Amino acid sequence: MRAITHRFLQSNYLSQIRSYCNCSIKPTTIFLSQKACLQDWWSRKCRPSLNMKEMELLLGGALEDVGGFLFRPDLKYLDPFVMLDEFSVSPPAGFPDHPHRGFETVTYMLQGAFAHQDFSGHKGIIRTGDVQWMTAGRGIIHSEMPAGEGPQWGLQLWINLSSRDKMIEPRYQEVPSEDIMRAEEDGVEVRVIAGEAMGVRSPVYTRTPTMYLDFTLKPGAQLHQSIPETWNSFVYVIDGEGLFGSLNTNPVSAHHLLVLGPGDGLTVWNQSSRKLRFAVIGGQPLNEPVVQYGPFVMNSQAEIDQAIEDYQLSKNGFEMAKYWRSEN
Ligand SMILES: [Mn+2]
Repeated sequence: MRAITHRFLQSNYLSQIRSYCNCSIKPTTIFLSQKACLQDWWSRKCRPSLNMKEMELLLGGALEDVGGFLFRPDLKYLDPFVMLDEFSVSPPAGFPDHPHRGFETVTYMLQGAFAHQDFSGHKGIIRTGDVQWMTAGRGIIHSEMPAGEGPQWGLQLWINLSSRDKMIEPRYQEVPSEDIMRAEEDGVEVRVIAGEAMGVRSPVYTRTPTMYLDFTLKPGAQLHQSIPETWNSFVYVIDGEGLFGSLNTNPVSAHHLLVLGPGDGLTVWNQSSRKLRFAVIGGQPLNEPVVQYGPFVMNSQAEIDQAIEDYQLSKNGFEMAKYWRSEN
């Protein structure tokens, strides 16, 4: 049975870091890569006015400062996951034109809408409950902007690709909310974004074998979900509070990320008086070296240098970079 090995209080982390940042860009990102990182790669200009010891106390673990990013070196086993971002973005903020190479981004809208467009003419709006599974492969340049008044809320997961898949052609799998496979039994409801649960299976093709399940448990409900033994996995609590892994633990509430230890599955209890919603995300580790530079995730520094050069010189998959700008 899997138990919690690490927990992050993302909401505390965010509000506390924000209060030390003289900056409107919010550091919302929990990096999960081989060198798990707790600093937004856009926010170098607004580093908190805390020293390292104070940051370690705040974040509950030893940190390494690598080129302006703060890493939790004890989180090395979340392979194949690179990042999970719970975003809540209001116009005019957003994610204007930027590149990706070497991995996949999975955007799941929890509330609201986001508009996306890319340099090959692909565009659309994803709304509450919709999923966009984007395989960046050798290269995509796109914009992702809120498409509504006020905060537009969702999760974006970055899943690494193996060395043989890093340079494949980009691809999108888009699943509107009504097409997401779901099941309901004994007070437990699941939306199967990837993988299989409660007898239903998602049609999404995952190059890196991955499960992504969105569970809602009514008060009093209990769940056991099997997870392949060799996979790394974690839980992200979206709403309410629950007991994860054991009845003898403290309840865990929204915005916490729980890293799960080894075992064949996870048991969860909702002993609260309101509903509990959380995502269970697991994947088969790639066991390859990871070198990340912002939106490029490759196997070596030489491949990162090549990605930067290809992007700057508009080649090897970034040909359209020279001509394309998003319509804003
Ligand atoms: Mn992006």
